[in-house]
Amino acid sequence: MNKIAFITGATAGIGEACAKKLAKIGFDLIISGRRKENLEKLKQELIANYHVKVLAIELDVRIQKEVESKINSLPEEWTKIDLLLNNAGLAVGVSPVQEGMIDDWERMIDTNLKGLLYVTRTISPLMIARKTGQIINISSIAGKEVYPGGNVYCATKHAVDAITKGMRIDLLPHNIKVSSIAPGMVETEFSLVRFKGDAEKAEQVYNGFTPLYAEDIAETVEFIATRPAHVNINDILIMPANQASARDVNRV
Ligand code: NDP
Ligand code: 8X3
Repeated sequence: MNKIAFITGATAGIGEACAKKLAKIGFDLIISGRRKENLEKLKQELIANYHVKVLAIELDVRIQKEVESKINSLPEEWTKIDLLLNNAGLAVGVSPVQEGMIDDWERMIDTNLKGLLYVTRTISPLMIARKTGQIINISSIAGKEVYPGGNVYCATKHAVDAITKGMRIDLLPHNIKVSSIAPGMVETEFSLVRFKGDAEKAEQVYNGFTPLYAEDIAETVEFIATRPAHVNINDILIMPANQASARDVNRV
């Protein structure tokens, strides 16, 4: 049996690219997300192109009971999870805090922070039982810096950074490696979600410079996942060459 990777938010963007990359290097995959059609399409593509085993699970990481019951009822051969990629996440809105939409805040906190915790809480005991495993959390430049209108999104990603460090300490005696990746701007559906479907605004985010692509982050995941057993990559901050900080982008 190949190694098994569990990916949250595999229906688009970074998660989807990571699924393809990990399949290419021989992982069997549990792909999850809310959009059933996307999951099914990706599953067929992975099987056809990479000849790996794929299990697709419709999963909303915000629903703790669903996370627990779906993971705890995985078929036995799928419980030996070697790699967890906590990727599901989103930004919603760019309002200053005094005008912030409570529902936007809750979606970000429930997904980026609580969802990551629910999934980790359920999968880490499976790894502990086997005394092996690796967890990679997708954080962000927004977990290192704060920018106007980023308030709650930045808070959730700063929290991901703190949780990553805490997980690394707690899981140390159990031979589980914990890493995070903090990307700058990556062209995915991210900005479309942040601007609530406004394609024009979303496009403007990536105008005048070459952003990162999901494939760049997948290569970073591959690098972390393929280090020798005695090496852990704690954290990688990866930026487009034309972006120096969350706020400084060199546009032509
Ligand atoms: P996309 O919008 O392209 O993909 C987001 C993924 O998260 C989708 O697969 C979506 O699946 C999933 N998702 C969202 N909400 C939930 C939920 N409640 N339950 C399960 N899955 C969910 O964005 P990216 O690929 O860019 O984002 C992936 C991660 O990368 C996020 O954590 C984001 O914060 C982070 N990031 C992104 C950057 C960027 O510039 N794009 C930069 C730095 C970090 P579905 O809708 O089907 O549930
Ligand atoms: C997403 C990138 O620049 O919106 O995490 O913080 S940014």
